[in-house]
Amino acid sequence: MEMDEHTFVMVKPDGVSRGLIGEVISRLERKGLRLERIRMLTITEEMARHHYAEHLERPFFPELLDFICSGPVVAMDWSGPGAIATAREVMGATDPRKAERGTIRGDLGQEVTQNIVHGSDGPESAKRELALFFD
Ligand code: D4T
Repeated sequence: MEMDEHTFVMVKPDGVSRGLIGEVISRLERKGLRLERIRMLTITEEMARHHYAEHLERPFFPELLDFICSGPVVAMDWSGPGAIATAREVMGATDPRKAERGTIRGDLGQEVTQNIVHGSDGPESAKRELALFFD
């Protein structure tokens, strides 16, 4: 059997304020992933700069920073075989207008900044992001 992998998933402030926490959890659970740890918090600017370190110089960073710190988020550790890729499949493409129907962003999102969820894009970022939010 494939080894279990861990991934970091976050319901962003728009997902929380729109009442989509349960929807996100439910879709990941139904796919077969296991929720290992969960916490609700409001991200500080310092955390956001760490979490989005690779985007600091991008033109959209100021908007992203304002948005991600604008209200509570739900941070989660999910596990399962191939959990990183599986969680990203369940979420759909970054831009909800390009995301396929049947995915969280494709069904529920409209806009690239307020795109409801975040999921780690590889083993290194999963490790780094889980440490940032849970250690
Ligand atoms: P996250 O990190 O939120 O899961 O997104 P992705 O991994 O799917 O996409 P990303 O790293 O390319 O983008 C990170 C984050 O920045 C926002 N964003 C992105 C934005 O506000 N404007 C943009 O033009 C882009 C490309 C959305 C997700």
